[in-house]
Amino acid sequence: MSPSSDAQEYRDYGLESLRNASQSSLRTKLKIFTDVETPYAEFDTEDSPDSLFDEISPAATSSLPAMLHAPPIPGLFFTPSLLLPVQLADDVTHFCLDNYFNRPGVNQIMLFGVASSSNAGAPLSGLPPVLTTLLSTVSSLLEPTLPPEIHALLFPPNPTRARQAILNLYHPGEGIIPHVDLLRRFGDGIVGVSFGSSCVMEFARVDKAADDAAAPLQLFLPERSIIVLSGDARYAWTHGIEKRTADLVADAGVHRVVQRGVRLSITFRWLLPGADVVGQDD
Ligand SMILES: O=C(O)CCC(=O)C(=O)O
Repeated sequence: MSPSSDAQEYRDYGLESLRNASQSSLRTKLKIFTDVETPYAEFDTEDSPDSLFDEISPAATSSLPAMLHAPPIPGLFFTPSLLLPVQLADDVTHFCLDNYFNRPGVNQIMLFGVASSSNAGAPLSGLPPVLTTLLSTVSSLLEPTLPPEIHALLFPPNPTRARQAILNLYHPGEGIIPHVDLLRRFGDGIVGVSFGSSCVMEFARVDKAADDAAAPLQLFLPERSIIVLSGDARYAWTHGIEKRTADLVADAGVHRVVQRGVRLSITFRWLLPGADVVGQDD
């Protein structure tokens, strides 16, 4: 492919700055897309009139500020300081953009890794090496913070089930509707990683009559952060991402508007037995 047609393809994604700024890291290039050098705009909650929200970003004002720490949902594990190394995040992002998101209109890819008796204990075959490296790095990073049984659920030494990696590419203003991952297709234990941009993930009770069903809980996911959904967080709560160009975040009494850039997420889920049959409902 000629450099010019390459450039055209990236223009189609609004990622021309990613292509042109060859000296900077991909992380920086993705942020350039937002046209915001420093993605944080800061103001004090109490002193600032509502109009200030509008001046900064009308899109960010539609909901309560997000938390930096995991809301109290059983089975939800998130440590804001636990971030993937920059180099690995860049490698994964480059690989995925170049190999899977190199055609206009593509914003979701599903990959599958299959464990068999011949590769038990080895990285799941079917996933590209950069994603098996990602999985093993995420496993090592999470090990000190997760309860051992949750870590074993996500990273069993000898996996017997197939793993799906779903790759989603979001431009600013895009999101994903609140949902529970398909019950008959995926098992318990889901791990997701954010690349390129932050976003806010919203959690809402499936049971609208529950005591804590009042308002969705909002969690800020920085780029390179890792989130784990298990148990109630996987089955009794929906998760989703509002269509916004910016998010409102509460940080030690200060509210910040954080602009969204282009975000890639990679979510790993276990396929249930028989879930590889195409055309089934949940
Ligand atoms: O982008 C994300 O982090 C969430 C993706 C997700 O919920 C899904 O693909 O089902």
